[in-house]
This record gives sequence, C-alpha cells and structure tokens, in this order.
Amino acid sequence: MIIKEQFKRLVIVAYRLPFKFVRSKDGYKAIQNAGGLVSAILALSENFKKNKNTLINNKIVWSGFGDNMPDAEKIENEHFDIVPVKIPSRLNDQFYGGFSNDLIWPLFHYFSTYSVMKKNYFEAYQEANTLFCNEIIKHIKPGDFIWIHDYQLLLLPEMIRKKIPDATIGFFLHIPFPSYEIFRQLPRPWREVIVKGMLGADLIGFHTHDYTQHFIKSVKRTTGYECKQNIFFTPNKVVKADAFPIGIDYEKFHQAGYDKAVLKEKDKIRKSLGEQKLIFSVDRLDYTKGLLSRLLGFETFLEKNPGWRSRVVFNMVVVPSRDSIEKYKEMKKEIESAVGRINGKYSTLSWRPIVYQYKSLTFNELIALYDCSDVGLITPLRDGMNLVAKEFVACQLENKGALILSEMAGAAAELNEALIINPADNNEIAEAILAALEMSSQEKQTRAERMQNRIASYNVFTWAHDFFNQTYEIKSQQEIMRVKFVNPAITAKLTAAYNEAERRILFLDYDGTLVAFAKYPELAVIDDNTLKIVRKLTSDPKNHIVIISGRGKDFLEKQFSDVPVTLVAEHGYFIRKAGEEWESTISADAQWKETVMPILKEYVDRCNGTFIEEKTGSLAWHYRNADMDFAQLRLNELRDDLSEIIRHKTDFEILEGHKVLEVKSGKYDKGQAAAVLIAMEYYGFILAAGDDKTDEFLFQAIPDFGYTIRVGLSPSFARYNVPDTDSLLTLLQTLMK
Ligand code: GDG
Repeated sequence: MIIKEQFKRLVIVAYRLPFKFVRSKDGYKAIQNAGGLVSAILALSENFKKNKNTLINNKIVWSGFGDNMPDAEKIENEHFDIVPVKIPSRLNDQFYGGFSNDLIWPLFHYFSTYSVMKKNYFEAYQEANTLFCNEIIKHIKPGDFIWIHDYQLLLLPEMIRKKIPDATIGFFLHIPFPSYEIFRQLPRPWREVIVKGMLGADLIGFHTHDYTQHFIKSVKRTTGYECKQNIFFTPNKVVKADAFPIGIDYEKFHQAGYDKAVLKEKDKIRKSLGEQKLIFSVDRLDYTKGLLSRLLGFETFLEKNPGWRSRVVFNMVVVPSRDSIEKYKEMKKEIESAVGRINGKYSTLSWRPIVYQYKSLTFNELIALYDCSDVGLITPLRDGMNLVAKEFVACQLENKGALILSEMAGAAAELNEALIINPADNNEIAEAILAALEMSSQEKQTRAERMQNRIASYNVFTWAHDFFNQTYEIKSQQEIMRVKFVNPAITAKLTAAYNEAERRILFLDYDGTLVAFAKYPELAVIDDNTLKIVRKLTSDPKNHIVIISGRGKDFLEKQFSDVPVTLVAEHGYFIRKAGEEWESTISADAQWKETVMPILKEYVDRCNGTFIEEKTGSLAWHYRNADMDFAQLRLNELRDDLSEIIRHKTDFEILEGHKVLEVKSGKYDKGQAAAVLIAMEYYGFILAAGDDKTDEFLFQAIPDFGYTIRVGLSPSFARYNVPDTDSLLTLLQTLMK
C-alpha cells in the first residue's frame, strides 16, 4: 500500500503518552506503557524506519497528557517528539476519571447503569479538550496529518477545525460506538456537542461496520445531516465514517516465537505443565472483559467434565488497571473470591485448576504463553476490538491452540474460525472449552492458519495506511466541492455580472433558502431582516425578483403582501406577477386526490409525526418530525403504493423534496415556470437559488451564462453552493452594494 504524498508528518493525539518518565540516577528513564494503541503506533514507527519511508521521514509528534513529565525544553526520543498537555490534577480527575472513565467508558460498553451523568464532568471534559486544542495548534505545520484517538478526545476534532479550517484531521475510536438507544441516554445537548465534535474530523474510523452504522444513526438523529454511503453532508464539508479494524504487527508477534529467550521461556512453561493442557487468558482489570463470566464458564466445564479435572490448568493473568477506583476494587475482590472458591472446590494435593496472577507479563513471557496454550479463552462482555485475540492467533507456531472468542468483541467480525461464544452463557463457554480441548490437530491447524492469513495481511500497517489513504480520498472529494463554494473571487465575479446587466432576474426559493425550516410549514414565516433584503432587491428597477416555491399561493401572498415580487406557488402551478392576479399554468381537475388522500392518511397513521398539507394542485406528506429511519421505510412503501396506481392513472405524479413526498396534478415543475418567465424578456443576469431536490428542475432551466446556487452541501446541478440561508442573504446584500 502507498501512503499518498500529501502528508508530511504524523501528529498523534491521544490521552496517553507512550512513555512514563521516571526519575533515575542518570536523569530520566522512559518506560513504555502497555496498551493497544501505543503498541500499534510504535510498531508503525519502527516499520517507517525499517523501510526508510521518505514520505513520513520526520519524527512522529505525540501529544498527550503530560503527568510525570520532566520539566525540559524539548522532550523527544528516537521515535517521537513529545508534546505534553498540562491538565491540572483536579480537572483531570473530572475529565479523565470522571467523564471519560466513569461515564463514556461504561456507557459505550453498554454498562449504562455504571454511567455517572454529572454536569461538572461534562464541563471538565470540554475544558480539558480545549487545553489539548490550545497546546496542539501551537505545533501544527502545513502538511501535517493530525490523527486523534479515542473516547477521551471526542470534542477535539471540531475544536482544532475551528482554529485551523484546512487541517487534515482523522479520528479513530478504539472502543465500541453504541447503538443509538444507548447513546441517547446522554443529555440532549451533550449528544449534539459530541457528534459535532467528532464531525470536525475529515475521516472518522471505527473497528467494525456495526459501530459505524450506530454512529451514522446517532448523527442523523442528533443533527439531521444527510448521509449517503457513509458520507455526511455537514454544512461546510463532507465527512466520511468507515470501519478500519485495527490490526497487530503480525510479523513481530509471529517471529518472536522463534526468539531464543522465548524458546527458553516456552521450555520452562512446558516443563511445569507436564502432561496438562493449558488454557490461557490475559486482560486488563476491567468489568468489560468478562473475567467473572470466564471463571464461571470454566467452573461449569469442570463440573460437567470430571474426566478433565487434573488434566487441564487455566492460567488467568489480570493486568493491574484503574484499581484505585471503587468499581474496579470491588470487581477484583469478586474475581479473587471466585478463583478461591473454584480452586477450593476442585484442587487436589497435586493440582490447582486456576493459576491466577494479578500482574503484567514481560513480552517474552506473553509470547511463550500464547504459543504454549491449547486454548485461548477471551470472553469480553463488550470490547472495541481485542488485540489479545489477534496476538494469540499470530503466536501459534507449534501448538496451534484453539481460540474461544466472545461474539461481543470487535475481533469476532474478522476471526470467524474461532469458537465464537456468548460470554453471558456459562454452558456455552463450558461446551466451547471442551470442543477446543478435544479438537483434532488438523482442524486446529486449519482454523489457525486461516485466521493467521487474514491478520497477517490486514495488519497494523495496512490498517494505518488504509486510514491515511481514505483520509486522502475524502480530502480530495472536499477539494472538488470546495471549488463550488462561493468564495470572495466568485462573489466578485457575480457582483461584476450583476452590475453590468441592464435587466436581471433572480429566482429565490422560500423554505430552506430564504427562511430556515420550522417544525410545521405554517411556522416558517419570513423575518423582518430577510423581508428588508428582498424589498431592497425589488427597489432596483433593473431587477425582477421571483419567489419560487412549492408553497400554496395564500401563504406566499401573506408573506410578501406589499412587496413587488413575482410569486410562483405550488412548484409552478400558479404564477402572480407584482400587482396582477394569480394565473394557473395548467388546467387539472385534481380528481386523483380522492384516490390518493386515503392512502396518505393511512401513512400518517402508520408513521407517527407525519402530516398532510393540502394545496390546490397537490397533496404533500411531510415526514420532517418523524423518526428518520422509520419514515424512510414508510416512504419506500408509500412510493411503491403510489407507483402502482400511477401505472393505471396518469393525471398525477410524485415529486420528492426535503423530507416531503408530494403528489401533484400533471407534469409541471419550477423549471418550466422559470423558463416561461425567462422567455418574456431579455435578462443579462440570471440567478437562481434553492436548497431542495425540487430546485434541481429550476437549476437545469437556467441558461449557461446564469448563476445557480444550492444552499447547503449536496450534490447538485447548481454551479455553486453556500453553506446556509445566512450566507445566501449576505451574498444578496453584497450584490446590492
Ligand atoms: C483498547 C480497546 C482495542 C496486556 N497485558 C499485557 C500486555 N498487554 C497488551 C496486549 C495487547 C494490549 O495490551 C491490550 O489490548 P486490547 O485490545 O486487548 O485491550 P485494551 O487495552 O482495552 O484496548 C480494545 C484496543 O484499544 C485497540 O484499539 O482492541 O477493544 O478497549 O496488545 O498484548 N503486554 C505485555 N504484558 C502484559 O501483561 N507485554
């Protein structure tokens, strides 16, 4: 895989710094932290060096919380330039211990009852993310690729974006993104700040397709932004969300098994095991890891399979983590008491079923244990990915042990050849242990090799490169769209053309273009300021201003009662020139309404929050206030039902707009109405602005020399975009200066 030329330097931002700095006799000693991300980035940086990668040949910048940092001018080591972020310890308690670990961590792992929703936690979280932002922006250079990691920094992408609008920002979440039903337990304003915070990135990565889908749903429900094939259309840029299952440095783990020191370690383990089979697990102390269910599963196994007693030993290593927190302390006690109980029940003079260790292992010990194990027993109740599962597979050299893996781990999506279990079911764990111990060598080998092939290919480097490349792709897409955004140069061009023309016609759509959407159509009335701008436009005798809308004529008339504009109502069914009477452009009897109305009513009943708007020539089914996904389902059904009738009757047709399906008499649209008005005299300047699918007809009717502007960021026939109604109003004012 190629890393595209564009990125010159990698800037990692993660809560944890990859090193602890401990004072020693000769200054400071850097000690590498244990943990998934650190291992991944270190592996990556070593690989850059090995391959003399000239694109990313600078040191990697790593910014993180700088506790225990020596007070030195510049802190670096052979891999990293370190940018510490100073967070006062009380703030850190509330931000990291509080919001991150007492709220987001349990909630996103579906332990919602453990989540402590405190307002001051959220405030601390915002404050700490701001401290990160302020420090980082001091170090960013053009060409940097800023890669922000994990749940402690969900707000950081948007914060950096505000300060450096052009920055390239990737965000990766290492833990699950939960279903919307869980996410919505957060207070409403927090939800919005969190998803908008993440959307500040160009690319947002998750471990699995499911997490990505959960995120997409949460964004849609929280912000209403459109999303097509994983791409969000936010007001000022497109953002992509996708699955990037993190990998491991496969070769490092696989080859380590041949290392002399590891071979020695393996010898030691085998000698102490004798004829016994080994079941192994290693995790940080955490309630998400399913440590207790694992013990209960093993207990059930011993109970049901007396023949295996004294022939198998379960080595359960728990790595100390967060054990100053009450929940973790309690859990540790529970685990230790379960180990004591099971060992008490089944031990003999010469055999202890569980060897429990509360400590970290050295890398060599870990590799040796992985390979000597007959069974890897990994049973998290929820886990973003679980690297231990992949490492276990990579380390199977001789023994080809069997992997038992929880279906709740992200890794289960890739490691299909593992024995996949539900960790809440003791019996299933017990049966899987038996199946794994009795599995033939041939089958174990086949399964292990298949998994090895996969993780050897999509390893940590492929993962990172994939992420870089996808960011590059989305940046290029943004670039193409940016060209369309009205900028000062385009404004100048428009103004010049406006000033030159003797006669001008400006078509302005109403909802979403001049006036923002409201909960119900009748609430979207024009405000004084907008009316003033429209009035000023009409005061220039060179201007012909047309308000062109899908709205009924009475509503439009009321909004523009004393403004000399041409009104086009109901998508062109009616036209009224200033000071004249309404004229209908078609003659239709709208008989079809009798057939269609009952169908629409049925859909109002079947989809809560939807309503019908009746106009002379049309009936509109609005779904803006309904659950979007559910409405989408009903919309598809409604479209099918109506198409079935249209096959037999031809006096009406379907028109789809922004969160509305409209059924109208015959084939007319805004484009036809505009064409009629344009043909009436010679206009040297033509402008059309709209925000909706129905305005696409209008854009297509405008001659090539005209200017078409789509409000909002959506694929369009329009030549230009502006992000929102305010920007359009500003542009109109600029034209008149
Ligand atoms: C988070 C997500 C996601 C563990 N004990 C020892 C040791 N380790 C190393 C393992 C592995 C890493 O720590 C643990 O990674 P996990 O993925 O299992 O879990 P988390 O720390 O919770 O990581 C997780 C990960 O981020 C990456 O995105 O997979 O879902 O929760 O590399 O080898 N290493 C040594 N001794 C130990 O005792 N040497």
